[in-house]
Amino acid sequence: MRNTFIAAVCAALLPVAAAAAPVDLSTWTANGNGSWNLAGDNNSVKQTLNNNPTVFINQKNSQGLALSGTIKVETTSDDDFIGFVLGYNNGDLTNGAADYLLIDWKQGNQTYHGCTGSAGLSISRVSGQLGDNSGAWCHDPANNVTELQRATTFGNTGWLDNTEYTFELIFTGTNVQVSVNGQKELDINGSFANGSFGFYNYSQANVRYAGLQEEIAPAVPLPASLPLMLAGFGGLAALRRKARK
Ligand SMILES: [Ca+2]
Ligand SMILES: [Ca+2]
Ligand SMILES: [Ca+2]
Repeated sequence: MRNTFIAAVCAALLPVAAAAAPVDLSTWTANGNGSWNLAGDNNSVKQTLNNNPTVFINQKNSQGLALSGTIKVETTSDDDFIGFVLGYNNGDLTNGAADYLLIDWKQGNQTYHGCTGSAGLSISRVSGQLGDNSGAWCHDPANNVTELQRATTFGNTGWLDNTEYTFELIFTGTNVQVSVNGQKELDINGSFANGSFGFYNYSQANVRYAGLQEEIAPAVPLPASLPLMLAGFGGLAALRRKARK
C-alpha cells in the first residue's frame, strides 16, 4: 500500500519538474554587430550576420544559475565562432573596464589578424573591449582576451554544420562548468564577476539558440535525476507529516 502511494506521488511530481517552460527571450538585448531574430514563440533566436563580435544577453545578474538549451549553425557557409558570455554587463563590448567570461567554439582553423584562430571550444577571460582583432580571433592577451582552459573532448574539434548540440552551463562566483551533449567539457575555478548570461557570435551567421531552461545551480553538481528524486522525497515527507495529524 505504502509503495503504491510512493509511486503515485513520484509519478505526480516528475512531469511537473520536466515540463518547465523555456525562457522568454523577448526581454533580452543585443550588443555589437549582430542581427538577432526572435521566433514567434520567443523561445528561440537566430543571429543572421557574418560580422564583428555580438552578444544577446538576459540583462540580469546570473550567478547561481544553471542554463541549458540547444545551439545549431543552420548553414554550411563559414567556420567561425559561436558560444556564450557569462558575467557580461550591457555595453561591455566597448567598455575598457569590462571583466567577463567568454566561451567560444570555432569550426575550423583560420589565419586572420596575423594569427591563427583555432578550431575548438574554450573559455577565456575578457578584460576590456572586444573587437574584430586578434583578441577575439586568437585569444590574444594583448587585445584583452586571455584563454583559461580548452575543452576536454572538443578542445581542438570544431562544431558541425546543421547539427544541433545541447549545452548546459553552471555559473557561480567561484566555479563555471560547461557540458555539451551531456559531456562535461569545461570546469574552471576562480573568482568571477557577476553579470548577464548571453549568447555570442563572431564572424558566423545563421546561428540558432533554442529551448533555454533556467534553474538554480546545484551547490555540488548532481546527476540530472537526483534533484528530482530529492524533490519527490521532500514532498512525500510533507505528506506523511500531514497524514499523522
Ligand atoms: Ca561550415
Ligand atoms: Ca571563416
Ligand atoms: Ca566569417
